[in-house]
Amino acid sequence: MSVAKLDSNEQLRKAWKEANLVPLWESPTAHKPPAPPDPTYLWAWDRVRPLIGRAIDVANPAAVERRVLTLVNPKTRGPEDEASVRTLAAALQILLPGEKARPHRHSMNAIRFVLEGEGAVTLVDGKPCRMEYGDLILTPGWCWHEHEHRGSGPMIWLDVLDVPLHLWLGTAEFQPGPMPEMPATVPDEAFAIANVMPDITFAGTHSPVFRYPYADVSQALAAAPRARDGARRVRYVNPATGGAAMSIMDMHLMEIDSEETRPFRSNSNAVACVVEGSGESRIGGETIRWRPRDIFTLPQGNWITHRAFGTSRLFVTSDRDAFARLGILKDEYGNNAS
Ligand code: GTQ
Ligand code: FE2
Repeated sequence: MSVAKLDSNEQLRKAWKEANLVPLWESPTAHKPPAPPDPTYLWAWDRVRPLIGRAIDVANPAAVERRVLTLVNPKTRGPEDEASVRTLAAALQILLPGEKARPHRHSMNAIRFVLEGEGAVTLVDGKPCRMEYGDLILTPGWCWHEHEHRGSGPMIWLDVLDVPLHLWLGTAEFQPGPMPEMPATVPDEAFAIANVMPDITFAGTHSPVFRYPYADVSQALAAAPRARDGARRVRYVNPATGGAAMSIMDMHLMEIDSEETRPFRSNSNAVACVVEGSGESRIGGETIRWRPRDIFTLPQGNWITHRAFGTSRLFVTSDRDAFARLGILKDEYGNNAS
């Protein structure tokens, strides 16, 4: 095409388009005002519990890899994006006595937070982790894991995974068992005494501890001073580094009382699960009420406050450590209306 023929504006645009060149000054991303934050969504336990129970009728873990119902935010962006918030997928998993969910591993990090039943065990790289109410079990990326229920009555737990982020990054990979060889682990008991640790080298990007019993975390929380937003909060950490327990996902347990927390806004995303007590949260323009085992989202960009009816505890999984490590985390604190 000669220079003369490109003379008209229209022809120039056509040529750009054909050459896959886009003028930045007309690009929608350069001009659009930032999208308003996604609204919160709450899955009420009263509503979802009977529906999870009915998954028993249609799905058997021997046939499907896991009996899981994903908590998909109705604001989700695309078909691939079965997300609860932008980067995280929460789900509820049910396992019956005598059942096993067979071993596998994947690049995605996952956590389990026990909501109902006892007597199940998750084997993480072969290390048995008991599952009781409020316990957190880590299954970090590429760790082999299988679930087995040796107790009575159904077991239900919350899963949170960083699947949506992996899908976006193109890093989602899965490997079915059986495992060719099991990596070495250190018993959790080796970390059971505060302030001392085995004098060995810990490689890897996750905590050598896989089970954080609720009783222990609860005791630490009771002794914790108030954080900047007025709530008491403890973080589940990797004892070898003092940092987040895994890469990408960061977990906290927080205690709220009847005094409203200080308004907080972050560009990070989180999923909250009510462990004890009831209360309400203001998230963006909405006020939601919650009760034990309800699960709700804290989507990025919303001003957030919490208030308990009495005292309550929330288990929160977020992407904030991933944001912090990338140098893009932004937190803001406001003032309560008087
Ligand atoms: O239990 O291994 O909710 O691999 C999604 C994917 C649970 C699991 C989920 C999984 C698992
Ligand atoms: Fe898995």
